[in-house]
Amino acid sequence: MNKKLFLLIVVLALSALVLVACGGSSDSGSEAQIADLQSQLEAAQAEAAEAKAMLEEAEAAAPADAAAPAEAVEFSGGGDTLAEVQGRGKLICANNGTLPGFGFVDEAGNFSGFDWDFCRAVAAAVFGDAEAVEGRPTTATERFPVLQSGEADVLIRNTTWTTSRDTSLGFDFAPTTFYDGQGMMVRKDSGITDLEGLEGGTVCVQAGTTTEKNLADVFRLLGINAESVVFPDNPSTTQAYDEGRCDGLTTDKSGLVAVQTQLTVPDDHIILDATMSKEPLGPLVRHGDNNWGDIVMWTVNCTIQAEELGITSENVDEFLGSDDPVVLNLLGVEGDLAQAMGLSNDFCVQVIKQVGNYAEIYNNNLGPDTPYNLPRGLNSLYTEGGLLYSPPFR
Ligand SMILES: N[C@@H](CCC(=O)N[C@@H](CS)C(=O)NCC(=O)O)C(=O)O
Repeated sequence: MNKKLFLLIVVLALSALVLVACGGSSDSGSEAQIADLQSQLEAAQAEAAEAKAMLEEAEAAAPADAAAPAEAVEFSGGGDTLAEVQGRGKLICANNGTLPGFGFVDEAGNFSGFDWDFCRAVAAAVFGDAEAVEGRPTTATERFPVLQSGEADVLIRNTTWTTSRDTSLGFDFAPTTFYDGQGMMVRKDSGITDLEGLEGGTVCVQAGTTTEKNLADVFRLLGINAESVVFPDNPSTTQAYDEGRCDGLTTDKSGLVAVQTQLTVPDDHIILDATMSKEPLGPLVRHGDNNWGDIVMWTVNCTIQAEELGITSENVDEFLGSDDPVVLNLLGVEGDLAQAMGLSNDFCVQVIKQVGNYAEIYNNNLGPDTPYNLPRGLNSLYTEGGLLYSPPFR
């Protein structure tokens, strides 16, 4: 993009010069033509200045992780996160503090949301106590350094699983907890009904996200010329859009639904049908501590497997007396699967009892009785046309 803008400036400057030179030779005596050429030159100079300003803005807002860093990341090594967490007596979970429904911290400092419940689930798995967890709210740009530096044990913050995050940034992803895609919100009275309607307009977007890069890629592919206006966090992005400083607001569709509830008049806005990308969101841990990665992974699988088997926070105790070996293995009544991870055999019972199975977590935070009422869609079990599927607890 930078190169393109430089090229644009150079082309505009050159064409201005060419106009003066060529125009002068074709009709050397005409004052009117000279005046015309002069005004064309001024217009070209103004365009060049605008292009330069756009370049400076783009450079200032360079996304933190849009591309993989050029230099190799030094991995944190194996480490023993489980021992650290157990020694500390609580889990530290990096989260989102400003996205209602997913990760939100209220004035009293209490966290809530779908992602937050997965933080609680990991605490329940490790300690048998879903409340043994401290939230660490992070913005999009600071979330990765917070996990890399060891300030948090796990990051569960509407974060998309991508190759560069999984490899060069030095993380490992647990199974996806929310299959999402990038969307676009516009004002109803704008008359915009599709992405092409944003031609010549502006789009508010948050720095340090996959969103920022997808927007540029999709619009380039579709040949749509729209200016992206980049903000550092969710509140400033939302406020700018709400104040009418952009024609569109783009982020994950789940984020749009949550953000819409924060606008002055939510009903004045619509989310377009278009889905601009794949955004599989889920927990991540530092690469190199495989056992800790396994713990987070099987905690997520536990919630999905419980839904597959119809085991809920309400009826889990009844299932302890089941004669189905699949149920007995999951709940640790038979076998000792969890011990290989350093957990107690009933870790999944604690997760289900204290936090719930996947459907309960989803419905409590995003379901029909919440302001979001998000259809399960891809986040349904594979038996119901969705993508959720737990490997066997064997
Ligand atoms: N899933 C995308 C986007 C995540 C993201 O940060 N979304 C924004 C907009 S919904 C957000 O959560 N902002 C909250 C904040 O930074 O406070 C990613 O992983 O990059």
